[in-house]
Amino acid sequence: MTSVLTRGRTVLLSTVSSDAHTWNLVYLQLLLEEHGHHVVNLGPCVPDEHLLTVARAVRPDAIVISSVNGHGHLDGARLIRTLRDDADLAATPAVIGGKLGIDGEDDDRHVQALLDAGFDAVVTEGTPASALAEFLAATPPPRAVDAGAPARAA
Ligand code: B12
Repeated sequence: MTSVLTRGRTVLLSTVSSDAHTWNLVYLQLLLEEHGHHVVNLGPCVPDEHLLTVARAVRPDAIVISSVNGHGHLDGARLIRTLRDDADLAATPAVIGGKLGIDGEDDDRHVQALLDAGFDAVVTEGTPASALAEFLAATPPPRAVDAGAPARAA
């Protein structure tokens, strides 16, 4: 049997459910693709249940959540608890970043609660973008796939 390894991770990219900002997602998608990853970008205002449905179908190597409106500390915590309660997604590496609080100051105070809720990493505003690449590089490598098998759902 011939096996190949995909070049990068398959990354599910999304905002939290309340967040309507989109350029953050465009930026993050370009950044991830530049590092060789395959990105499934769900866009803004993604309901938790929709994200779970897509994640169960795509089985991403990692989930990247963006918060810009400042509700990441609430919506993100709820989302990751739901993900961690799902048998299929409980172990999927997940990171949240951006503007986690609404006042634009002292986002560090939200970090521990988001880690406790289930995120593997929390990236606060102003952290170099390389932190995201380093997080993904530290995730388990993509599974070997049978070269003759159909492409993974995207
Ligand atoms: C454009 C914009 C909008 C547009 C969005 C249009 C669109 N299609 O995206 C509209 C008008 C819809 C909008 C609405 C609102 N906005 Co607005 N918006 C902006 C604005 C001017 C630019 C955002 C942008 O596109 N930046 C460019 C992208 C590329 O950068 P970014 O979003 O900052 O994301 C970077 C980082 O956060 C980081 N990042 C983000 N996510 C992640 C995830 C990970 C894992 C990592 C590593 C990094 C990371 O990387 C990105 C690139 O550096 C900013 C102010 C500003 N100058 O930044 C306010 C701003 C984001 N908005 C703000 C607010 C409050 C709102 C509203 C609540 C206003 C209101 N009262 O209605 C609503 C929220 C609506 C909602 N439901 O979410 C605040 C957020 C405050 C906070 N969180 O601290 C800001 C900062 C303005 C301000 N100074 O008050 N907004």
